[in-house]
Amino acid sequence: MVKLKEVLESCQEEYFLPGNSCCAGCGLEIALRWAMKALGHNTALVTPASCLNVVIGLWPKTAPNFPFTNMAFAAAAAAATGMEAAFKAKAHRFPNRGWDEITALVFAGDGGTADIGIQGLSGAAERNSNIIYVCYDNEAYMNTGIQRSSSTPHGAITTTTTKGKERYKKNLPGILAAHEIPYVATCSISEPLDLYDKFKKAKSIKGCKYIHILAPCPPGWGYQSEESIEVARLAVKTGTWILYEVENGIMTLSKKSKSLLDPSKRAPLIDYLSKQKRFSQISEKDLIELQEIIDHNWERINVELSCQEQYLK
Ligand SMILES: Cc1ncc(C[n+]2csc(CCOP(=O)(O)OP(=O)(O)O)c2C)c(N)n1
Ligand code: SF4
Ligand SMILES: [Mg+2]
Repeated sequence: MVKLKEVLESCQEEYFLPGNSCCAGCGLEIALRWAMKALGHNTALVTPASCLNVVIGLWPKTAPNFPFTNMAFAAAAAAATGMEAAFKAKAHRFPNRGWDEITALVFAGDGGTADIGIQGLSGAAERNSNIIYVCYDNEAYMNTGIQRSSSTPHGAITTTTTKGKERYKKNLPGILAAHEIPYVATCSISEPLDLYDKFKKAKSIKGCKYIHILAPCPPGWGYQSEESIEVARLAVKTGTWILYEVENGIMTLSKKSKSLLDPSKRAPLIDYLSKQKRFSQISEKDLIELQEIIDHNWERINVELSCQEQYLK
C-alpha cells in the first residue's frame, strides 16, 4: 500500500478547494479530495443531483479545481460515457494533445446510484464504457432532507422511515460485479490510503470501473462532526462495511477487512450503532437481524473466496 508521505509528496495540489459549503466532517468531501489526489488534474467529473451538486458553490467561486458538470439525476453514467466518447474523437482528430489521457469520472450519491441512476449505470457497465463511476454512500437522500434510499440500512431512522427502515440495504457493488466489468472496489473514508490505491488502479484499467465509498454524514446519521472517521472506522471494524476489490472477476479482501473473515475478530456491532442517533430506537430484534445480515454477507464472501480458490487451483 502507498505510504502517506509518498501521497503528500507526490500530490500537494488540492482539487476540491476550501471554502465550499460541505457541513463540517462531511464524508463526501474527504472521499472526493482523496480520490482526486489519486486521479490528478486530467479528470472531468460528472455529478447528478445530490449534496455534491450544491456544496461546490456558485461560479466564480466554485470549489472544484477541475472540469465539473452538474447533470440530471438519472443521467450521470450516460453523460460520462458521452464525454469519454468525445475525448476519444478529439484524440483521433488532434493526436498527441492529451485528449485520450482524460479520465471521465462520475461522483454520485447513493440515491443517484442505487435508485434513480441505476439504469444508466447498468447500461454503461454493460457497454463497458471507459469511465470510473463512484457512489459516495451516505445511506440516504441527504440533500433533500434525509429521506431513505435503497442503500439505507435496516433499522435506520430517516425522515421517511421514522420508526426505522424495514427493508435492507441494496448490495450495489455486488450488482455491479455481476455485470462482469473489469474493476469493482469498496472503500471507506477511514482508509484513505486504501482508497488512493484503488483509484490509482482504476485509472490504469480500461473499461467500466465502479467504486463504492462509505461516506458518513454527521447531520444525517446523528453524530458530532469530529467523529466521521471514527464512525467510518467502526463500520469496517464491526464488519458492517466490507473492504474488497473484484478485478476481472477475482475477489480480494482488502487489508483492514481480511482478518474479519473470522467472526471473533469483528468488533461488537453495538459499538458502531450506538454512536449514531439514526439507530437510537433500534430494538433487540432489529439488532439481531442486523447482525444476521452482516454474518450472512461475510458467509457469502467466504463461499465466493472458497469457490475462487478451487477454480484457480
Ligand atoms: C428527477 C429529480 N428528482 C428529484 C430531485 C431532488 N433531489 C435533488 S438531490 C436529491 C437527493 C440525492 O440523494 P443522494 O443521491 O443520496 O445524494 P446526497 O444528497 O445524499 O448527497 C433529490 C431527491 C431532482 N433534483 N431531480
Ligand atoms: S448533509 Fe451530509 S453529505 Fe450533505 S454536505 Fe452535509 S455532511 Fe455532507
Ligand atoms: Mg445519499
